[in-house]
Amino acid sequence: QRLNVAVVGATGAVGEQILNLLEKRNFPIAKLKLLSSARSAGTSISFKGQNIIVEEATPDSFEGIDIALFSAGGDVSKELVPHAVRHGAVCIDNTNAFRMDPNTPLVVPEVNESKIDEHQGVIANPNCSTIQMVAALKPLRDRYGIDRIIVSTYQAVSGAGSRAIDEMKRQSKEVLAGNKVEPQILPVNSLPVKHQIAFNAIPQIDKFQDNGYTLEEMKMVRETKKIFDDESIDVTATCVRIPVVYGHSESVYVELKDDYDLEDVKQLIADAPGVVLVDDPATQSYPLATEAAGKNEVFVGRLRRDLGHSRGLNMWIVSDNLLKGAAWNAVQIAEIIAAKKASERA
Ligand code: 11C
Repeated sequence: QRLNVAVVGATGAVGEQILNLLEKRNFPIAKLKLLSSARSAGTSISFKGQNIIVEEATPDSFEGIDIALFSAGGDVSKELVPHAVRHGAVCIDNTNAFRMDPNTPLVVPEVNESKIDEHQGVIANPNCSTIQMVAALKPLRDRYGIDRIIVSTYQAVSGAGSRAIDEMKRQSKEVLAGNKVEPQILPVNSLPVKHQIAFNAIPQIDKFQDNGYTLEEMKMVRETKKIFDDESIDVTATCVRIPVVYGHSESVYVELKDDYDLEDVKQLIADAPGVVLVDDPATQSYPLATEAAGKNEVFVGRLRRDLGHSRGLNMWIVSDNLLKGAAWNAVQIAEIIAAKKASERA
């Protein structure tokens, strides 16, 4: 059972990873349509040895498409997802456009795969920093319950797109050469004030909201509650951009509802699907962005009991933001839908 698949944003950092995964995992594709903005249309992309020309995405691009994967920004999704749904496609949307829509499931397969069945044409992929955190906390929540989460992130520049990667590399060379740095992209491309990212840490990802938190921080708060289907969990986030290319790292403090056993927590993490325990102080083993880059899993370590709160637990969570944080989570959902379509037609 082969499917017609469209990738919207095919030339972007996430789109490129989606195509790699579809190819590597031999996704059952009948026809692959690559779509982008008018600016990138005409680009040729090789897929399984064939060159495919990227077309401009328009409302009529989705005729006959079974699954459409969107990662071309929220505005493109808001405009084109309804047309794709109208044409009968199931849309997996990597943007913020539909995540908090009550009719749209927000899915991390390791956490709430069953929500996929409730979709009405759109399934939202959560924000990268949320995905890796909830995947790691899921087994702990199931066993002990969670009262509150305090998270600080150390996020890679690739989260802000290919141009932010180029900017970090360019600035690094400028600083090392002793030249003046003129920031152009970060922290937020659409805002007038820019800050240096090379050799720096910027405590702003996305725009500030009226409550003093940034949108990235509020995504972590709202999405965590929605994915766990629990408005009572307290979540506080501080999101920071650091000069790393691939892989978001997170320092997470979690207060569990029930008393816990630290060895049991380690075992739960080790056994959790899609999660890898890397935690051995004796050998200085802990998750590192450099090790997580290019891998689909979420890596967890530095597990230790809080010194002040007996049900408090500290940990370090790392994952490739373009893979589990975006492309891999989306392709996982696509694989689940493809399997369901195949069994329906069997
Ligand atoms: C970043 N988390 O690292 C952002 C990128 O809502 O999917 C992903 C934005 C999103 O800048």
